[in-house]
Amino acid sequence: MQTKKKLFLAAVPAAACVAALGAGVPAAHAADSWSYQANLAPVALNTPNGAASGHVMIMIKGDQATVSETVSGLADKLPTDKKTLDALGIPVAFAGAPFPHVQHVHIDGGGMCPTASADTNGDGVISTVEGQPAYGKIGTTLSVKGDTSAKAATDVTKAPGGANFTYKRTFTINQATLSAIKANKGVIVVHGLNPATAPKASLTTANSLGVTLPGASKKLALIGTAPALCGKLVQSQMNTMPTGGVQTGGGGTSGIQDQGLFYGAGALLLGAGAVLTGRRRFGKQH
Ligand SMILES: [Cu+2]
Repeated sequence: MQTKKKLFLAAVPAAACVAALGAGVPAAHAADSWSYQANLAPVALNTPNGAASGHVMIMIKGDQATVSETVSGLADKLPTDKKTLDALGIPVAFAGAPFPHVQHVHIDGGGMCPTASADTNGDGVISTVEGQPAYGKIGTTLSVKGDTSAKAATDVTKAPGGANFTYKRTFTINQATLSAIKANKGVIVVHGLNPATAPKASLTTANSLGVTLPGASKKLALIGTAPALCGKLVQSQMNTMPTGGVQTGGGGTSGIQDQGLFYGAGALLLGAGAVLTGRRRFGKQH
C-alpha cells in the first residue's frame, strides 16, 4: 500500500513536467512558422461551377516555404488533331501531352479572386491580365523544378500538368511574396482552361501574356494561359500539416503517374529558353 502510493505521488510531478514541456514546444514553434491555405474554386466565366477544384497549403518557416496542393478537374491533355492544334497556337510536338497548368502565388492586388465583372473587354473570358486587379501580379511561380520566380511564370516545361495532380515542393520564398501573404494579399492561381468547356473566345483569341510556344506559328490561344482555378490564401488555424496526408483526386498513385506524364511532356517540349525567346521576339514585333 505504502509503496504504491509513493510511486503514484512521485509520478504526478513528472507528468506535470512533461505537460509543461509539451505546451512550450508548439508555442516556440509557432513564433517563426506560418501556415496558410487556399481553397481553389473555378474562376468565373472560365471554368464551369463545380467542374474543377483544389486545395493549397503553404507552411512557412523563416524563408522556407513548403507548398502542398491537390487539384482535380482541370484540362487533361492537349488536343491531337493538327487543325485544332494550329488554331490554338500549339505545335504538333505537343499533341496529346498533358495540358500544362502554370500556377503562381499572385500578390499585391485586391487579395481576391476575379468575379465575372473582371471581363472588361466583354469577350466572355477573364484573361490573366484582366484578373490582375483582383489577384495582383505574379510573386512566385509554383513550378515543379528550378526557378520559382516570376521569370518562370509561363515556362510550361516546369509546370504541373493534366486534369488531376498533386504538387509538393519546398523552396526559398522571396520576401515580396512572403510579405504579401502575411498582409492577406496572396492569391493562388492555376492557369489553363479545358477546351471542352472554355468560353468560345478563349479558343480564338491570343493569350494576354504574349506567350508563343516553341515551334508555333502564332501566339498560344487564351485557353493556354487564362486563370482556371483561384483561391485566396488565408492563415490556417493548424500549426502542422494534416496527418492524413494529401488526398489525391485520381487515386493513390496519381502523384507518381502525373510526374511521369509531366516529364514525358517535358521531353516533347523544347525548353523554357525557347518560350521566353519567343515571347521576347513577339514583344518586339508588336
Ligand atoms: Cu498566375
